[in-house]
Amino acid sequence: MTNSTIRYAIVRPLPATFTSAISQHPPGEPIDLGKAYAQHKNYTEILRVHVPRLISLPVDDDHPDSCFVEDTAFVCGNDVLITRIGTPSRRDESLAVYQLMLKIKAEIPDLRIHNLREPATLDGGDVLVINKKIFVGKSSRTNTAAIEQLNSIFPGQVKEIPVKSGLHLKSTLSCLDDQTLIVWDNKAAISMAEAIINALSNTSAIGLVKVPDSVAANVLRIGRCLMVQKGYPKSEKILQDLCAAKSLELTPMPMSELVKVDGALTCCSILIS
Ligand code: CIR
Repeated sequence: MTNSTIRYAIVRPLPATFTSAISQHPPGEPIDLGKAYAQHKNYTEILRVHVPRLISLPVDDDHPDSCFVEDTAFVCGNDVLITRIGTPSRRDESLAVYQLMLKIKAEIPDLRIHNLREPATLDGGDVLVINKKIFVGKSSRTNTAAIEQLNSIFPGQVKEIPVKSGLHLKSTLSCLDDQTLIVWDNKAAISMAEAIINALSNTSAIGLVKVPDSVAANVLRIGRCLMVQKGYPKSEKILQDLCAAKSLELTPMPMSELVKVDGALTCCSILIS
């Protein structure tokens, strides 16, 4: 998805309980909640500039990770898949997103909404859609049952990628456009990216751009804007040069407080074309 024709962006505000969000590696320094609010607000405002309709779900203080809305659903063309999040304590985050999708369907009648069923578990961070192919990371959050159900909903479109580094598939790689993957310069991450490139080799040629910082490999493209993580100068220089070559505008985003609990740029929104 090039994200050049995004019509809707869905976000969910940072909850007051955010300092209790799940972390794979408890942060060295505690989360600065005020800074986290400012960073998330900045992210939301940038989306507002670039997307015709920004929808902010009601804040959900019962779920400290609820701002990571990407994990609740993914979109492929006119299909929306509501996930069953891998961590049981997060699972109910999807309910509000399902209700919202029903409302959006009233505006986009072609939208088809699907739900995963038990025992499937899947986090949206494990899903990369590129050229109508759905790459699904099999991870500690996303299981075989989810991949089987996706295969019957999207026949011929799904390819499983074992996640060998990072929390999710998109923790260490992401899509700049339909021809370009950004990947962390690390053996395990590169092998995941190569599996994606090989699966697409019959239909499209995909270039691989390596960056030295894992966090910086998750970028968010909307129209001419490329959001990248601020604070990783070597990776930023590589992405800046890429933007110059593709006439894109690089937008460095300070997200340090969200990164402390494994948040990335893609994980704070759901985009609908
Ligand atoms: C979690 O562990 O579930 C959250 N603290 C982070 C989720 C990040 N989600 C994403 O990148 N899609």
